[in-house]
Amino acid sequence: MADEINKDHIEEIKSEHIEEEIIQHLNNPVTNLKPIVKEYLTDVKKVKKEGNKFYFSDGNAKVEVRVVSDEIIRVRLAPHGVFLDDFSYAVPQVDQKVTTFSLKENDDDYTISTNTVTCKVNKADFLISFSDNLTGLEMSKDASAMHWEENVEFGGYYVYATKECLPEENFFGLGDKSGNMNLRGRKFQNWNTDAYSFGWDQDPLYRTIPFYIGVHEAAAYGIFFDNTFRSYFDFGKENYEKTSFWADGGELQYYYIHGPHMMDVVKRYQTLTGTHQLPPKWALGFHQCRWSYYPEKKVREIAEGFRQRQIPCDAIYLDIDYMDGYRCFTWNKKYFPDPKKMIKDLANIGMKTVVMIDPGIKVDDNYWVFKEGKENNYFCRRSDDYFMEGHVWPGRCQFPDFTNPTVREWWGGLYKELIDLGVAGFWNDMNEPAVFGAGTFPNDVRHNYDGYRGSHRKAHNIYGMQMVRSTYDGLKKLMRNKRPFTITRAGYSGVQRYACVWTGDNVATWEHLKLGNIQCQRMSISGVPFVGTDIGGFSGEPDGELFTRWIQLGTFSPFMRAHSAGDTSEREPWSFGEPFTSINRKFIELRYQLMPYIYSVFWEHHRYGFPILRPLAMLEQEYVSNHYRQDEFTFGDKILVCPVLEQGATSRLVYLPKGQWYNFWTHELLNGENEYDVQAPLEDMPLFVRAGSVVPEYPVMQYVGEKPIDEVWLNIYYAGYEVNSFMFEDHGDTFAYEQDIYLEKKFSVKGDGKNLVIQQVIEGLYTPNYELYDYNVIGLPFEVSKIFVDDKEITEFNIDDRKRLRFKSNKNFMHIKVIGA
Ligand code: MIG
Repeated sequence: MADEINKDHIEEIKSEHIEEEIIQHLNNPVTNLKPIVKEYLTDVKKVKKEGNKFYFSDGNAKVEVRVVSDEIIRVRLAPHGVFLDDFSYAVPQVDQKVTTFSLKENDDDYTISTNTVTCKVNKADFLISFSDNLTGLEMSKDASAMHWEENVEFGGYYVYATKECLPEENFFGLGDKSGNMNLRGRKFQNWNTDAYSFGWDQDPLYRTIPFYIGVHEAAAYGIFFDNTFRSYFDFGKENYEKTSFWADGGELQYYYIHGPHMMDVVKRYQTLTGTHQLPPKWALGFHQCRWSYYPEKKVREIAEGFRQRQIPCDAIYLDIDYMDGYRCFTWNKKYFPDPKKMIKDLANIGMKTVVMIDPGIKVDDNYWVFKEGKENNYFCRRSDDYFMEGHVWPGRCQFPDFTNPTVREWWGGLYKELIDLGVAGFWNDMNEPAVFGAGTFPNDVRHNYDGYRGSHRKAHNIYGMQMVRSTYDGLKKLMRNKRPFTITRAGYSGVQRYACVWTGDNVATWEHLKLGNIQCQRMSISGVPFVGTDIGGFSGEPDGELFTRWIQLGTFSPFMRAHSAGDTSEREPWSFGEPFTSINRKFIELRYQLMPYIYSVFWEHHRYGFPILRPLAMLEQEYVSNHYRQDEFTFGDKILVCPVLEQGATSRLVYLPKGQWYNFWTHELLNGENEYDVQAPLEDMPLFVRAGSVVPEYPVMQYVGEKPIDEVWLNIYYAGYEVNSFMFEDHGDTFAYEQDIYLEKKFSVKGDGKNLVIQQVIEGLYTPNYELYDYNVIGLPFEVSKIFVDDKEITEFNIDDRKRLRFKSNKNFMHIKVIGA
């Protein structure tokens, strides 16, 4: 009986697909040798258990279900029973800690249960589903059995998974995508692409992050389809009731990641693919870039321009023109006769130098990098053994095979000279890889793929990530215990372990400002949190207003860098005159004032996997209306940002999530779960602080580390209930934090209308240089009579002109009580 039902089901699906395939196939000269038929898993005939892996077979194909952790389950398909090599650039280690799991056979299905999730495999039709043990809610369910199709040209299979898409289900993530935050009703493709001046909804872009989050009935789950081939996702577009993902080759292999909160899903995804290292603190300052600043005189003029105008800045970038004929690791001596001296002079005024390195190596027998690569056979080759050659900036180029560990090691070492010259950061561009004319490499280029071999079809999407990995690993060795700073354009899931990213060649339009806001949030919840846009827009000309609004958004972008193409007008924060210069300065200063908060948020990401930017959809996934709201986000947990994205706006609507929020500028206290029309003149982007927060603050500095910190300001936002905050501190540029040389200070703030209690718990081994905290208590609803610090009364306090309670204490206090009159 069961078998019969199953047969009908399969026949139905097959006929549906065959028709569509035959049409495709008739138009394809390569594949019309043989009819293409999608094959589906049929029914479960055999089951076998091996440790944390369960094998199900229909007599021909095999499926592996592997319990990775209590909340993560991996599924793999082997169309003819043989699994591919279990190797992934994204997931260095698959197995995590599992409490307990079990397999049960029922009449109609098998169930594999951990403490939290149950994976069900239906006997009759091989449909797989995942549900929450506690609520019984089915989170994700196959709509048809996993299927595949032979690839006659290259061998292997096109692989497909199709899940049910519930009517109220919405989708998020997928990393580097353009357009709206909510992915429902759209179809995407992953193929790393140099997408100069990309548009709203253009796809694909520079990076491949095949990870999405689904939310329905207020619960979330994630799917990570770890496949590096060209891949596709359809969120109910072709068929409103189906979500599917497929790839042009490789293995159908995906991780089901349990929620129920979106935040849980992201954190768990991050346990698979890793988090970003703690960046050197200076990398969190403002950076100024341009294609290109040269010659040396210009670079100095810009750097000094920041100091003269007292606009903070930590880094200046040298784009491709610093090189000799675009040869990587060389200098154009006409423009830069003495790079060492220039870099040192810049360093003396607190300005770090970041330089670009591209993957294309000029074919030139007098160029040492080319010679070394050629002699050692480090460059990529075509299937018939010719070198992969293409034109990029230097002219005719060959390209290192970064998927070869030996090549990565070599390339990482090439940075030595630049490090010796004092270069502080490295920017890897064009690593999709981009080739003029052709776009990228042809499919037949061969790659080492860390010994697992592959054509460019398989290696394309991870080429850029392996390039920047080689850069990062090389720098880590060369810089001993100092944290490298690297930035990459292309990447794949896991790229966050090696670099920060920028969104590529955007455009100086209001639409792009809006898009950039969404892109950064989306990258952040897709596991790549250290991200920013080219402030001001790469191509085109912003006016003063657009530039200033972009600086405001950029102040709350994890990576804050202004950049522009060479054929545009000057694009420094002072290029637009007043009032813009002053407003730009005010926001860049704010970035530096908030540095201890921003740095703490990065720590929270690094250590615990929290995203840095959190969209409203994540903050309140239970309100479906928030699934469509994409302007507001929080930076960390405490600061809510709502950029102004309309030309000429002087106010805008802002939705505040649950809880109470203080207007950062006016200190007005507002209730969440409401929408407000907030004043937003050009000098004030709407910003809110969660009531009960402790937001640490530094004095304004022109660059990170300019001044010794004598005391840290603690801005305490009163709440009539208890709220926890934390602050992270360490050296700021070493890996000593890996040996616990850091401080994690946990604050709790609790008001009851008459008193305010502040507590601090300090963990870790680092000792900061300052002794004092200087408090600004905002929103205190009572008159102060007494203040006790660790039970000792202090008498020096006052209320300042902004109605803030001001006093100081030793930084090691444990308990403060502010008592009302
Ligand atoms: O073909 O290095 O996205 O940021 O300024 C253009 C020159 C190459 C593209 C990058 C852009 C950079 C530019 N690069």
